[in-house]
Amino acid sequence: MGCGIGCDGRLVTVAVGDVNDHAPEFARSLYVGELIENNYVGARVLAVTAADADVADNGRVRYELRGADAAKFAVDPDSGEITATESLDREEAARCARQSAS
Ligand SMILES: [Ca+2]
Repeated sequence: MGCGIGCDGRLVTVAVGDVNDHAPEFARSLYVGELIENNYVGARVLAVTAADADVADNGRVRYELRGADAAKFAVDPDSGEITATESLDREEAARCARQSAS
């Protein structure tokens, strides 16, 4: 690479920072978990996984549950593991499934 008249050979460092321009994406479009009726509190349901293409804090994925029946379950904000926070019976679980599907 040539250096023309007036070029003094100085280097310029340009720092390019990451912006939070990627949303997390789940590894699957649908997760299905099963529980045995009258499960114990804290029973594992399933674990979800998502990834974010950003780096450092912008790429850190944290999990939370939302929705009408979210209080029946807990999710580890770092691992994505979902557990039951109460003992569910078959009839109640079926009602929850119908509500979430409508
Ligand atoms: Ca991001």
